[in-house]
Amino acid sequence: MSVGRGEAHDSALGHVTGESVFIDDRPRVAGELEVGFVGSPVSAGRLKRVDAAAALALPGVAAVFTAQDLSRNRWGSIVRDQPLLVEDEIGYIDEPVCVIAAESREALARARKAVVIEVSEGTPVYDIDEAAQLGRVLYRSKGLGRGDAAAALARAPHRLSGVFDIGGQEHFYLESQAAIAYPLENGQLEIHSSTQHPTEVQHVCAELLGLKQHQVVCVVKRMGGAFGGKESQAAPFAAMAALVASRLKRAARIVLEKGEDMRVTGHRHPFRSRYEAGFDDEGRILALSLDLRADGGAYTDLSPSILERAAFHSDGAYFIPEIRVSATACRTNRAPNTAFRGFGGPQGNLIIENVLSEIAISLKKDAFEVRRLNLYGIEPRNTTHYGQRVDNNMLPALFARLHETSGYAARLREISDSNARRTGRLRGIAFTAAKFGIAFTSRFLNQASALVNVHRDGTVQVSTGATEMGQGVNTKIRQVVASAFAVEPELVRLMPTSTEKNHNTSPTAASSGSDLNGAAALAACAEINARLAGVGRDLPWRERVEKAYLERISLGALGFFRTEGLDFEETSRTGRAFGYFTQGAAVSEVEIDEYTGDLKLRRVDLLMDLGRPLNPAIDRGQVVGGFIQGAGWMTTECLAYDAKGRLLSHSPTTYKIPNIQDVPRIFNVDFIENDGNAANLHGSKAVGEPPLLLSASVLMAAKHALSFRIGGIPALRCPATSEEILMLLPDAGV
Ligand code: LUZ
Ligand code: MOS
Repeated sequence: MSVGRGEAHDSALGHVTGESVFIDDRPRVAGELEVGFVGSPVSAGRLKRVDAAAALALPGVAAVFTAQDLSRNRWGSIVRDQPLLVEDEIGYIDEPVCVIAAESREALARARKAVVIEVSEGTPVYDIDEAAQLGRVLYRSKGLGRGDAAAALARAPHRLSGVFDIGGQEHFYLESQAAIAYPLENGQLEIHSSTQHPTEVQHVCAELLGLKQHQVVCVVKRMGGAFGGKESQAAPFAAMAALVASRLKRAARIVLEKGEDMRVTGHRHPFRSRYEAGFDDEGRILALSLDLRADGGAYTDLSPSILERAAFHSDGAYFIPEIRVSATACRTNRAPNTAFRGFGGPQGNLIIENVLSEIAISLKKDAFEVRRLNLYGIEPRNTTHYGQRVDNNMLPALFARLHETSGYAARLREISDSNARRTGRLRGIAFTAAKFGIAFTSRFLNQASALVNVHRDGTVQVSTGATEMGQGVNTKIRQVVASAFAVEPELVRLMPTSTEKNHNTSPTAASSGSDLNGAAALAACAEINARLAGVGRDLPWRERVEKAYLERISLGALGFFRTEGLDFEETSRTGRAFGYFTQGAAVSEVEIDEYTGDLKLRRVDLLMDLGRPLNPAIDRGQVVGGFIQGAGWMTTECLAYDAKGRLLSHSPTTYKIPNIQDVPRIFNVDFIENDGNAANLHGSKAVGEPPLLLSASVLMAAKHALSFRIGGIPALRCPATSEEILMLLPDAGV
């Protein structure tokens, strides 16, 4: 059976040979235009006038479009509050104001410089608290809670409180936002987009151009990375290409330049959170009050769902008897912040891990023991603050095994001794956990369809709503289908995602791509298998298929799946928000150079529960990649802006993502055996986002290291850049 085997990624060969096609690799068709836009020169204020006369007079410039050229200008995944093109109020600097179509990229570049944009400049707001004070709120959650946190805090023998800052993060996908729109007959459009959400691209383009949904098809072959950055934010760029294609009846291509992409699209939400924890002498949390505040940027985008997921994950892996969590997204003059691997979950998780580290430091206890004491366990300590029971709880087993295999106890002693010797190199170690809820928190999104067509030679083409972004969803679905028909995976091909084969699809997001679309494919296979039941049972697969065809039996099926049992209830704010939890634990050890503040990740041990993995090789890649991506966010990835709000860190030279030297020399990744996840496809668990949460161990290890010098709780923010660390060190080292 193919499921469970470490099959190679179905594009592995194509990626290394260069045969794999991304949007800008598509050959140009006759008459194809290059599309770009000109952005606002200021962060706030009003648009006065767009003068495109000089641009239009240049050779090779086909057209300039403004908001007036659209049937409708506002779009948004949750609230339609974002203009495709600024018409009046400016939300952020570089926000698109007009779209240009030109015969070549050179002509496009010249035209962009020739457009004159007049504005009256306003006063921007960039600070989360300032925005909150001004009542600039995009979304305020009804919050989550259990018991009476305020009263329990007042009774607690120990209390600590603080403000914790978490920075944003740039997605840094290799393929920028890109789309090509082809005009077809009768006003129809075929749009090829680098998007996680082809259905939203279809719907946004139709709506803004005054077309019906059946006039627009969106096709996605693959993305060169996405990480959440193409969940909602691919649509506006596809719409710009679609605008040109539909108005000029010529193919239109838009491909953002890297720096432009980094400036114009949103990032992971920065958070500023206030916390107050009450605990006993051992470090057991008795009560917790959390006020989560995020910078949502200028428009709503996915902020409501992201703040909800942050609130759902602010218990981390720990049972907190009395708790109150509030969550607010503030409106600032930044690009609208958006989905990013983990979707608020990593921020929620980091906040509680930070509280636990601070409790351990303040009580002078081993932070691992404090965490183990607070871990979700057996009744009654196994219910979350939203009333969902933590079933199939692998956390105690993960803790026991990783504590052992990582040699945590001995290394902690060694680190304390080493730090006491004052070598100029400060070391720290931290053990953190993750418990990531699998399901879209918007219940309606937990559905998928899959089209399975068996051909007469026994080969199979499968089309689902899932989009391939490198994560291997196509490979996993191939394995699911091959196993269902008991054939070799080579007989199965995953076809490009298209809204004409699978419609009303959900974004490939929330780590759920394989869960939902794989289950839909399995349903389609089951239907075909049922039809085949009476046909040539003992024949080899290919002959059986041919016999079925001659007997006029349908060899194609559209499978459908929806996750059952999700009953989180809006008024009581309790219930089953998630199908199950993917869990894991991590031990990170860091070393800080006390003279430079430079931080090195010396060793990492990860242990995850992925149920029975569909493909352990691909899952290992997801775990390694997710963790390292998170480690970058924890340490070196820093978004810097100038006084005008312009992003300064808009290239790989100024925005530092991890490279191969940042990967720890000792990096052990392992999975725990777990046959008990009946809640998902083949007993597997989703893997895309959960490992990113484990990177909290890196920041907490840095905090642990600094606590040796500071002699109390280091006020370490995230990211712990060298500058940040150096500022916290009381004097230059030894
Ligand atoms: N997208 C979304 C997501 O719309 N809802 C979610 O709950 C979610 N979770 C993770 C990533 N994307
Ligand atoms: Mo995502 S953050 O699952 O697009």
